[in-house]
Amino acid sequence: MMGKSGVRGIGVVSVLATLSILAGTMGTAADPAEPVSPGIPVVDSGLRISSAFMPAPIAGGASGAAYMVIENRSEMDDWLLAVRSADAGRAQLHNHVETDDGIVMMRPLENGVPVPAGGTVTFARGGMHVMLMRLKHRFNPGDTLKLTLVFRSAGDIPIELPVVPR
Ligand SMILES: [Cu+2]
Repeated sequence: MMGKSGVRGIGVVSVLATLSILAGTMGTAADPAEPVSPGIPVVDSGLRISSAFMPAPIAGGASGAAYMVIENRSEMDDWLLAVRSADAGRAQLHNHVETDDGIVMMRPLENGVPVPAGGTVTFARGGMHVMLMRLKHRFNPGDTLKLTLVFRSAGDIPIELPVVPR
């Protein structure tokens, strides 16, 4: 089906673009300010979610961004369709895109994110992230954020992310 393959192409391109951005920033990963969090690994339907965390929003900030690594250890392609959070009025999958003018903007990933069999998808600063809007309470380091990942095949996977220092 032509339309479907077109949509898929766009999704894959955005993932590749993000991965190359990440590869570019990997060299500076030694930044001691970068929080190192074990996250909470979850194994479900061959999906492993690790290194999940949310930096504490600035004081008074009503929104935050969460990051994680999703590994598909199964032999079946999956797709992260959406996210939900009981702790936020709204949760969306976002990416950063650079305009022709060199301006970096956040864009919702309307089609979600493909998680191919055997593949790893990384949500990290400067790239894909879970945008949490209208946070329902103030989150400080040591707190926990509830997040549900909605996959096409694996279904809902609830996780709890540690809130870490900014
Ligand atoms: Cu965002």
